Amino acid sequence: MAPESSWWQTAVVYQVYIRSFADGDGDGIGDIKGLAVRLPYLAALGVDAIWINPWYPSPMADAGYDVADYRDIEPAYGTLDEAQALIAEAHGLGIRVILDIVPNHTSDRHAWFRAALEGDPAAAERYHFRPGRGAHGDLPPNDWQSVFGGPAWTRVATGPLKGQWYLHLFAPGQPDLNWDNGEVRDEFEDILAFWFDRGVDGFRIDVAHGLIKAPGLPDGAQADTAQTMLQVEGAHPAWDQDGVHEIYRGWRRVADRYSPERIFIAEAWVPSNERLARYLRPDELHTAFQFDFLRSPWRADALRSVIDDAIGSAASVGAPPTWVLSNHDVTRTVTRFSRSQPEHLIETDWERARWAGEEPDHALGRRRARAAALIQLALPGTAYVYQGEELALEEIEDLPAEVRQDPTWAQSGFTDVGRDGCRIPLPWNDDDRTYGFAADPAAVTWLPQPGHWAQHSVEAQDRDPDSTLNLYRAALKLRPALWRDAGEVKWLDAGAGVAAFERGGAQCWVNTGTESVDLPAGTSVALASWPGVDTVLPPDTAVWLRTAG
Ligand code: TEU
Repeated sequence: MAPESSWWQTAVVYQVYIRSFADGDGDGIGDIKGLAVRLPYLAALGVDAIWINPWYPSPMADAGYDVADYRDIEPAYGTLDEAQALIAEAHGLGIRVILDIVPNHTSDRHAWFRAALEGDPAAAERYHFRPGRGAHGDLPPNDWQSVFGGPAWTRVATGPLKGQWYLHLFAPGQPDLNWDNGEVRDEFEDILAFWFDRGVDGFRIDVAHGLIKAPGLPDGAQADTAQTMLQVEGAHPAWDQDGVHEIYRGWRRVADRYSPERIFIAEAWVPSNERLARYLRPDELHTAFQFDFLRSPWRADALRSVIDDAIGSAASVGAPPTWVLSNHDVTRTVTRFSRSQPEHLIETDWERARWAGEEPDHALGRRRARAAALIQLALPGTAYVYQGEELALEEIEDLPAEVRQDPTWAQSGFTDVGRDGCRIPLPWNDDDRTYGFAADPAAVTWLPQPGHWAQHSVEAQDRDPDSTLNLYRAALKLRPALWRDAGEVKWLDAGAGVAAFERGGAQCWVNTGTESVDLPAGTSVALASWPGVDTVLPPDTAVWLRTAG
């Protein structure tokens, strides 16, 4: 059993999208060297841990989520020795390191898949190969769609398996593994141990809800495989099958062999917090992203119900709630809050089409994003901060078609622009071509940075006491004393459009309405999301108040 109040139960974890964080060798692609140079920045920001997106060798069919070798480092990012040194350096600064494990699929360049295509029957058993339907087998084996668009099956064109189809819930370069195969199970437990032995503190589990498919791979009879993962329970035979839990019990046994604690965080897009809680039972995973928070429209009542629901379901299995405002798969927070807010939970990427015709008001979005950060960091449990949120970067929505890299763009038949707009290389300074992202200022960054980002760079925000960066720094500094062990959320009666809660000797107020509201007498402002807040809370603003004394 975990000791009381382990670090991961209250941690602030910073998500490093390594490709876009910092480029130490000047090739325009982020890498371990760049991350190592910037570790002191993260330590000064005050985060407890970093989660690094996949850094393994990969043909980059899906930005590294197509892994060719789980026990090595992508050459563009560095070497295994550099990775080990980075883990040690992070630990030296008091920062834990969480890696990203991708168990639902490998790359089509993984040795197993290549062996399968070359005719090794044992290797083929580790994936889902099937004959096609129709008189000539030229129709996919079932009606499942890829999350990125198009059929979830590709037909093998040559070699011993010619004419067979293989399953890929994501890109064709990401064949799904067959988790009913014992060798697959053994291999992943071994991969976990490989990295735990190297000092890694935990894993974020990619598509944790996808590993087990319903027996026989039956038709889903649903138009959209991707959307159904968030809809009614049991809606699709590809997602959230009960058999997946046995896998995580095995993984937990691996983690529990280690000291200090090694932990897991599930990326599981499931239809309800009740289903999510099943991943968090005491002998399974430690935490799981609660994505409803990230999907909440900017409305006090919606935020409040999402928060209550998340806390309640996590508590039902003794897990800490886990708050996310954005990540590398969804429209950046600033932009999400810069347009009209729907009544329903925002469908992240699927909202892109609805937004297309509406001009974003980034100043408004930025103001709301700052307020949302103060809500997130005042709540019990753990908080994930995606790189660039602390700079209030907006989604870059007007990338030229020819630079887009996300497979969603092509697989959707060029109808969904995909996720590149939240993955733009970070601006570190305001005085060179790549804003200090690349060690060589002449480098061409792997995605172009917009012309107006100097003002949002780390250096520019450093100089401005009212910047979002300095707001995050102040919030992370205050959080341990004000909130970390402050106990349960007690809602206060604050009026329409306002959500306010108390925890211990502090309160958090947020105004999502259109009128200013008076703050309660007998309190003092500890931190406000916007300058100048004293006794009145303006619209689109949050505040932390001290009540005691
Ligand atoms: O994402 C899983 C997932 O289903 C969604 O986040 C999906 O990618 C997105 O909504 C589509 O627009 C994980 C990773 O976070 C993502 O980056 C990978 O592409 C995906 O798995 C495949 O490994």
